[in-house]
Parts: sequence; structure tokens; C-alpha cells
Amino acid sequence: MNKAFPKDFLWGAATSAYQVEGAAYEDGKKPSQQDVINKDNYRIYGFATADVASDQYHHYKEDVAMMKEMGFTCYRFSIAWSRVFPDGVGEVNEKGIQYYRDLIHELKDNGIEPIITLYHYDCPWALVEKYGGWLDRQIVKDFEYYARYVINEFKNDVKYWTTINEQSIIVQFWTQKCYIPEDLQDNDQLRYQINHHMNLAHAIACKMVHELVPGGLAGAALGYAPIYPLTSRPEDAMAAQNAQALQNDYYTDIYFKGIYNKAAQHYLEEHGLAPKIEEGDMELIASGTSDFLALNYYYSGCACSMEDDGSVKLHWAGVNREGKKGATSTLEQQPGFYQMCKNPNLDTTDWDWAIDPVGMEYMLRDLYNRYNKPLMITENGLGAYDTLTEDEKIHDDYRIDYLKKHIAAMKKAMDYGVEMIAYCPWSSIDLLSTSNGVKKRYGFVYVDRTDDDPKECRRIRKDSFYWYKKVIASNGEEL
Ligand code: BGP
Repeated sequence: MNKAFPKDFLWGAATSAYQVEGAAYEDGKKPSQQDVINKDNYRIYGFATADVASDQYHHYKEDVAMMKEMGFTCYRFSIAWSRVFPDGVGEVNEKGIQYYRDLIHELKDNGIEPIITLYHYDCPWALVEKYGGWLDRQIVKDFEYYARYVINEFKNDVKYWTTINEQSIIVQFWTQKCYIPEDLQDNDQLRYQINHHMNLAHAIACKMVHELVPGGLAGAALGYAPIYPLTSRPEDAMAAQNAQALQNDYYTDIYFKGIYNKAAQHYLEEHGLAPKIEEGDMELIASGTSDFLALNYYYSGCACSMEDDGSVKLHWAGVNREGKKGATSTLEQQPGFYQMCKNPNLDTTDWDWAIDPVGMEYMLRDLYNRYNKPLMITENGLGAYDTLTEDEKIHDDYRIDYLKKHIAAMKKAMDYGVEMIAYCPWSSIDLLSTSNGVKKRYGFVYVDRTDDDPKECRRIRKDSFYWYKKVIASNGEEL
């Protein structure tokens, strides 16, 4: 028999600081690496900068009121490190931390549980200039300084803490997610070194939540795409297992077992890509246990076998910048291990992301069976072009269809025993995409702006806004 969603299940949505806040240089905030990367994206591709984004910094009361209207019981957002510590460390920026106090109190006054992300791609630029940001091990100490301050500040208001957003995606798409000087961009080992520094930072943050927050729970937010084999050929099944090891288990084994996945680590060592691990690192990682795993699920992946005959070098996935199906330049190839391919059974978004609700159930059941820890969805959604009609409506039935099927799949996983804490689709409101500007929209609320012109960032409710309101009011019964 199908069970109902638990009464205390959290319904909400997610955003991240640099993608939604704007006010990039206001009230003492200094730039993060994303302010710099997105200025380049504007220059090269014409995508919006992070200067104004959706201007939530000035609209947060209106935005929280809309969350309340939809019935949210949680909101996942991130803290901008360089708003709190403009130089990364040192003096706190009083006005910066006050913004988060105000936001959190506004949420709590409206019965919305804050779910904080400590780090979402936006390393303070001062630390990039000082020592290269995450490239240098010193970042772990500086992150600890920042995280301790924030966790202490909100320990009585915030129960759920996600540490670092999407280490797996940072490894795969590192120059979009980290500022890497051009002369280092070919050094793939550094991707895994950065990830190792993040593993240390993640473990420290988990320990701190346990130490400082009464009843506090901590976990990473991981970008996760389950991998299918292209065919039932044993070689393809093996390739899918390899891709699963390198793209997914390499992270989840750290969070829950405190070890690097053996197959992935073997492959990385063979290819000179493994991170340098110092004495005591693995003990620290193992001691920073996660209470849950937060998952950002948009698509599944598909892999097939790939011989290593020496003719092809390791090749990373490209990004679809055009927003036209099929425009993704390249797919990942790890010679001798696997190559990623298009799944012929699935349709895609205009940015080539495979639409796969079954993958949601597949991922949740698999992870819960293997690690036996509660899960939450901290991102899931459809990036699409929306049209504002003359009578100021947005008929985003395609988004409703996507979300409906994914919620149903999550529910099915729960019927099979998976313990879920929350569902936070991406995103509560339209915002700046990590790599496609503002025309690729995800929100329940339309933000009236273009890549070139932020206008007034007027908020307009989409059809999906009213649909999600009903979903929440019925505690997921009415999809
Ligand atoms: C995740 C990120 C988010 C978000 C989302 C959609 O990887 O955590 O920050 O933006 O993907 O991706 P995009 O913005 O590239 O469409």
C-alpha cells in the first residue's frame, strides 16, 4: 500500500547566494570568485553577471512572503562567505551578517525552516588572490574560521546544515566553479586536490555542527547522476560501474565511510590524478560523519566501454552554452575506464540534460540501501525558456510535468522504505544559472529581467507557483 508523506516532511525550494542575491558590492561585501567568473561569462557569452542577479538582497521580505504563500516549510539557501568576511578571514562585516540574521528571522517568523549551505561555489576573491583559493591547503583553515563564526551565530536558529555544494560537479566543471589561472587549467590532478581540500573542510564543518548546534544535523549537498550502461554488454555494464565509482561513489564513500572509493582511487593513481594526502587527513575525514546526504538531481548519465589504445586522451564534458538541443560540445571520456554517451531512451532539456524521473527513484533507493542514512533533495528542476504573456502570465506546464513526475518518483522510493527529510526543487525564484545566464529559468516565480538589463527584477507568479502551492497544501497527495 502507498504510504502518505510524513507529517513533518519539509517542502520548500533552493537557491544559492551569488545566483539570487545581487548587491555584489554593497554594504561591505567584496567580490567572490563567482563575481569574477560571471563578469567573464558576460564578456564572452553575453550572460548576466552576478551584480544584481535576482536582487533578493533587496527583495527578501517579498520573496519570503511568496514562499509563505506557497506554503513552504523550508528554504535552502547559501551564505556568501565574502559578504560575511569580505577578505575571507579577519574582521566580520556586520552589515553582511545582519542580512542573514534578518533573512533567517523572516523565515522563522513565517514558519519556514532554514536549510543553510555554507559554501556554494563562491570563494572570496581575496583568498583567490592570496593563494589561489581551493588550490591551496590554507583554505581549509580559513574555511574553518568562516564556518565556525556562521555556525555559532545561527546555532539556535538552524538545525540543518549542508556543507559544500556539489564537489562532484566542481571536479567535472572546475573552471566554471573555481577560478583557475589559465596556465593550470591542463593540470587535471588539481581537480582532485581541490576536492581533497573540500573533503577536509566538509569533515570539519560536520564536526563543528555536532559540537556547536544543539540537535544540529550536517551533510554535504552532492550533484548526483546515477549511471546506466548503454547496453547489456558486460563491457558496458562494467563501464557504468566505473563511471558510478568515479563520478558518485568517490564522494559518497568519503561522506559515509570516510574512505576514497577503491576502484576510483586506483584509476586516479594509475593516471597520476590522485590527490596528495597528508598524515592525519583520512582520520579527520573519517571523524566528520554526515547525518544525511542532500542530493541535487537533474538528470541521469549513461556510459559505455572505452578501450585505452593510446589514441584518445582523457576528455572532460563540455557545456551547452547555446540552449539548443545537441549543442553540448563533448562528452566525458576516461580511456580504459568508461566514456559517457547519450541515452537513446530519454528526451533532454534544451541544454541536453536527460529528463529521467525514474532515475530519481533509482538513485534514492540505491543510496539508501547502501548507506542507510536519511536523504533530502536540495535541487531538482527544469531549466527552460519561459514566456511572459501580455496578460502577465507564465504557462510553464512543462515544468509542472517535470516536477510532478519527480515528486511521484521520490514518493515511490519512500514507499520502498527510503527515509526522506525534505524536497527543495531548484529554484524558488528565477535566478542566474551557473553557466547559461538568466534566460534559462527554473523558478516558481518569474523575475522580470534579461541578461543585459536587470530592470526592476519584478516578481510574477508562474502557473507552477499555484500548482506547487496545492502540492504542499495536500502534503504531496495532489500532484
Ligand atoms: C547545480 C548547482 C546550482 C544550479 C543548478 C542548475 O549544479 O548547484 O547552483 O545552478 O545546478 O544548473 P545551471 O545553473 O547550470 O542550469
